[in-house]
Amino acid sequence: MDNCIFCKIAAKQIPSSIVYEDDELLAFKDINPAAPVHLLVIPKIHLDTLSSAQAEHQAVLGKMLALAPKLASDHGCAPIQQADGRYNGGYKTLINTGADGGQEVYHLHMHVIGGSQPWRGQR
Ligand code: DGP
Repeated sequence: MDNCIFCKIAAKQIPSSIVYEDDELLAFKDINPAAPVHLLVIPKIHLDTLSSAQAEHQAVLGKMLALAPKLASDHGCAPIQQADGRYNGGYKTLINTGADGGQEVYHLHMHVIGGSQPWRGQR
């Protein structure tokens, strides 16, 4: 889509720090990281928001979610269960949707945020 920054990143028309790519998805480092690990996962097809997705997009939405554990593992923030059963580490997945959802870039993207807990104390 014209004038979509994430479409331009997907098309390699503007640079980004790519950490994963396949036929349908791209993952790259957020330009303004909120934590030591802050990645964005996008579908290569343009969807404005999560609410723009239709039934035909279920598979790509599933792929986006399923990619998060691999990215977290690759970047050292997979949750690790301790002997007492509690978990250390971990990460947050987040899809901001629309103005009230805090969405700034109108190309569907999922944040994968880990390596610290900047959201502690927030919802
Ligand atoms: P959101 O509020 O969910 O729409 O977050 C958009 C995120 O996109 C924000 O954390 C900053 C990031 N971002 C915006 N422009 C660029 C860019 O040109 N390159 C990269 N790597 N990230 C960007």
